[in-house]
Amino acid sequence: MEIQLWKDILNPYELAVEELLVKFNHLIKEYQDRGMYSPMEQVCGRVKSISSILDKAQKKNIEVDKIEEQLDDIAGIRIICQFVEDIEKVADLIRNRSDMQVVTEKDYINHMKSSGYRSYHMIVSYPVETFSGTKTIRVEIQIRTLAMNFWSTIEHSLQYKYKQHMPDHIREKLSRVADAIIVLDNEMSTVRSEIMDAQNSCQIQTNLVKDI
Ligand code: 0O2
Repeated sequence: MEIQLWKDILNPYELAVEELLVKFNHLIKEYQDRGMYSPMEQVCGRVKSISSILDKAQKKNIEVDKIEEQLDDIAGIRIICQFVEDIEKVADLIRNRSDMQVVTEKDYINHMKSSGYRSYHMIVSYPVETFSGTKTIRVEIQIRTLAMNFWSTIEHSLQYKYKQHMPDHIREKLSRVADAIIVLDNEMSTVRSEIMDAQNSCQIQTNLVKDI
């Protein structure tokens, strides 16, 4: 496929990622402005590179002209939370939005992948206004805690390094670390209300200083 054709295909996905980053970051700011604890700690996003799209299509036996129809994560947003409890709050917040429609949800928090991967995935359909009119595309939103994100970032780079040949001892270590992450997240949850109180009062102080 020609590079210009790829650019035309990917343009709406780039717009969607840019718009959603603005929207979610603004929501975080609204929580902060109200001196409230935000269930979202950080938001980031990306459009898959052409080579990753082609690799994934090949892996899943998807023909090139069916890629848009069958690949759900060309556009991806990642929302990082402090606590496991925040994940459901963020998922609810997404379910209740009028600018996107939830298509599917995958709960890898309660159903951890065999690799040890944990995250909550939502595929949403999202309309963007483009050069040639409204185009509704699908966006994958991954919601996870800081600790889950730590694990998955490290594991992702090891997957990249070893391709399909990750040594067994590393795979086993990652699996043990994934179990430790569950314990860590649960331990953090036990002090959640204290941390939330501390962060709320800290935010109120910051807002007061800004207002002076
Ligand atoms: P990238 O580079 O992050 O975009 P699959 O067939 O399992 O590859 P599918 O059916 O599209 O993927 O959906 P799934 O399983 O919900 O996973 C989609 C994305 O979740 C992946 O995209 C990863 O971002 C993340 N993910 C899923 N499993 C793992 C895992 O074991 N480890 C890590 N680190 N991330 C995972 P991509 O395209 O694989 O990768």
